[in-house]
Amino acid sequence: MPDPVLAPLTLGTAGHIDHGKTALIRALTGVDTDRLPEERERGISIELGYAQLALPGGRRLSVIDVPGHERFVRTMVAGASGIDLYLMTVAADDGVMPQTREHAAVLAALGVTAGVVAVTKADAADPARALAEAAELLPGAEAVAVSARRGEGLDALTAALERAAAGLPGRAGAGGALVLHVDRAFTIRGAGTVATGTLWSGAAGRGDAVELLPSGRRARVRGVQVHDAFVDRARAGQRVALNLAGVGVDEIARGDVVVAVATGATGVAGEASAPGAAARPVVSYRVDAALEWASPEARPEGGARVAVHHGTRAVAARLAELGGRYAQLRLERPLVTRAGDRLVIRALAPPDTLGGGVVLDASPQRHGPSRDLLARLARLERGEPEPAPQPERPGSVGTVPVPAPSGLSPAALAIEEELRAAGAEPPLDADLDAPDELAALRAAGRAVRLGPAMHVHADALDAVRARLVALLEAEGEVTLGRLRDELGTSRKYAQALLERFDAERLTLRRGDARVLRRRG
Ligand SMILES: Nc1nc2c(ncn2[C@@H]2O[C@H](COP(=O)(O)OP(=O)(O)OP(=O)(O)O)[C@@H](O)[C@H]2O)c(=O)[nH]1
Ligand SMILES: [Mg+2]
Repeated sequence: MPDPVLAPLTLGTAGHIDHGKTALIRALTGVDTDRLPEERERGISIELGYAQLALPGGRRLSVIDVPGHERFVRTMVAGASGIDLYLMTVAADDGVMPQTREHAAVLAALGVTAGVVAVTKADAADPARALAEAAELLPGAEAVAVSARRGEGLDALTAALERAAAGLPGRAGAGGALVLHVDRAFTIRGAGTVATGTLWSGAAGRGDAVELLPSGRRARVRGVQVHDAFVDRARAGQRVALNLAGVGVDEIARGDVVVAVATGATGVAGEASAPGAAARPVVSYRVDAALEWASPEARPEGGARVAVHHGTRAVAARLAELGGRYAQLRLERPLVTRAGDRLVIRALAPPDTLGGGVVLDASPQRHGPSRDLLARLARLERGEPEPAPQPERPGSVGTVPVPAPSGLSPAALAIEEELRAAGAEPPLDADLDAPDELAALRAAGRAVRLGPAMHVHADALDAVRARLVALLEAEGEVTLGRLRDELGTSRKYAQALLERFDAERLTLRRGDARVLRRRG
């Protein structure tokens, strides 16, 4: 039984650029988290920084120091996605500024409600105004005036952090299988590839077989470190470094998810897990979620193109409203989520944090609003079991996992994975030499004919369709060459895809270009 008092916890900094996050972490831990030469030259944080903070009561917190620059909010979200509590800085001589508010919105979207405000640079200005502004922005948090330069207020700050951390459950009790969202990947001479991140659930130990999602590459854990010390097993909530055998450093990056190898036959979406254990994440181009907006004005129009941040990954998506607070996010690149995971929604241009929410169905069908669906999503949100598995959809990972009722043979599932991996550049039918499997996948809605000699995965086609519609809405018309460049593909595939969309009556040929036949 993990002792909740000693559950490993991660503290994330937050706050506007130059408000003294890195200086404060250095004053508290002795570690300068600005490691890069460029960070030192420019005097700003660019990347995530890591340290360890010993609290007076003996507890140790993992610390993630984030950059405050408005251009690096994406990095901030990746850093904040695994944290248990925040340390928000507000400079005494500057007060609450745009990224103070935006970082507060990100924390709210991620459900990180515990934390402390440090009003920094108290040697440079009277902290009273910043304290008042901070109390208005984050009324639930204790605020402490500090000076990293003079070392003042640091004891009061660590005492406040200790109070904020007390009783937080952390992730240690989460159970379930290994899930780690990678925030850094690098090589160490003599050791090979190392990936770091916070363990969201499960444990990681030497010899474990793991899978990288969404790529599906396999690897083996050669060694595990927690804060630079080798351990036999790391547990949920800890910041870990995994030394991985069988994967090159160019095959893993921030945004990838390390999971335990599926014990099921297919290793794809929808694997059931033990009752009570957190389900295995699913690779999917669609997510149904319950969303909340930072303010009524922040709510985007239905059909809007937004950025969806999850774990250490961010992708563009269309927001399809399903009624009430529910929406389907149609993703242009896959996410790796499970029910209950938090999402942050940001505007693409100008970038700003709009809100966030919770994944209800990690791998839903493509659907619009309906009364049945609303009832189902409300049930999922309340954590009620699904009444019965629905035929024809891949096993959904709700609160109660449902085994994949696809009825597809392992051979058909293997062909499906091949098509999925090929994306918008599928192989020729002749090369697959699997007419029966393709027919089964067509019947199950997983594969779609592309021209006379190819099949494309339905999700890949959905993703291309979403990008094409976005392009058409932005530019009015799209030529073959434009789509080819947008997809980074060849004329052959762009041509076949456009003909498919003409046949779907989505697009209409006009001279050399295509236009949208219908909107919405
Ligand atoms: N007077 C005074 N200056 C401080 C204090 N803490 C930090 N500074 C100065 O404020 C500037 C920014 O400090 P950083 O710690 O780099 O700020 P940051 O919030 O990490 O900045 P980003 O990571 O780029 O968002 C530096 O020039 C620091 O020397 C303080 O307690 N007093
Ligand atoms: Mg910094």
